[in-house]
Amino acid sequence: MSNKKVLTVQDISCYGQCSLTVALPIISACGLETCVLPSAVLSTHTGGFKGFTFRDLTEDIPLIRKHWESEGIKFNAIYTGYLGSEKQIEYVDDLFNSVAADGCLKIVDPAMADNGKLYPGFDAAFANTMKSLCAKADYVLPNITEACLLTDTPYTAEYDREFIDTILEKLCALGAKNVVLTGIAYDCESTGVVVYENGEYSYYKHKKLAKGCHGTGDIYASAFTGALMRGKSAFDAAKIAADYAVKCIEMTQGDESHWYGARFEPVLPELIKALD
Ligand code: PXL
Repeated sequence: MSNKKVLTVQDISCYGQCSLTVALPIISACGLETCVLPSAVLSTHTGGFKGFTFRDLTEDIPLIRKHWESEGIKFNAIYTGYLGSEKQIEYVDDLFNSVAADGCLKIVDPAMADNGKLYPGFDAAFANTMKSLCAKADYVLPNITEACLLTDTPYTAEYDREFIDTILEKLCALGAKNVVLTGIAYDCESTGVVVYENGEYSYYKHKKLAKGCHGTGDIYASAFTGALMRGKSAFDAAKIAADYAVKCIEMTQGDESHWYGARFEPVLPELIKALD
């Protein structure tokens, strides 16, 4: 059994199946001790609900860090997701420098945009600051929109292998050690994930579903983190996470009342089985 500790830093959207309400159960189900640092508390996520509450916890982050430091608490992986401000990015950088155990894997999901658009509340300055966090990452997990923002590349929904290669090189030039690019489609029928590790390109092609679900990026990054920390190679972790995310979307499709997230819970046993 693993005795590794994973810290995940992101908001907690109380309702809506994303960020911490996804990361904590998924990484725990992978058999890893999962510690959380909520960066904000929202009544719901921001992707379709109106009038949500937002309690900013930015100034709690350094206090929590200092307490952990005084207790000698350290983590074997730090996985960051949705962060609400440039200040939070700076504080996460402080966490990287203080509570990372030797060999700690830093996994950064620059959750800030999708389908060519920044999420509500984010701007170009935030995207620019996110580059500095990606520069410290062992694994950065952007979708194509986020990858374009991080590399100052105009967004396009149509691209070829050459375009992707340039993006990968630019992300590594920022400082990111390895890149997992999600939702990369080279044809109309399928999509897939690109794993760029130690300068080597590999691609896992998987089923493209007619309609994605909100929060799938968080499901993907959480399953990837869990599988990687359970000793899978980056490619295998990327594949396990992709298969799991596809099953979560399939589990949700057709239920119009469940528009806000993906039902990841019923397929957790399949994720656990894939880790054997
Ligand atoms: O899934 C990313 C995410 C996380 N947290 C909040 C969000 C979103 C995406 O919209 O609104 C609060």
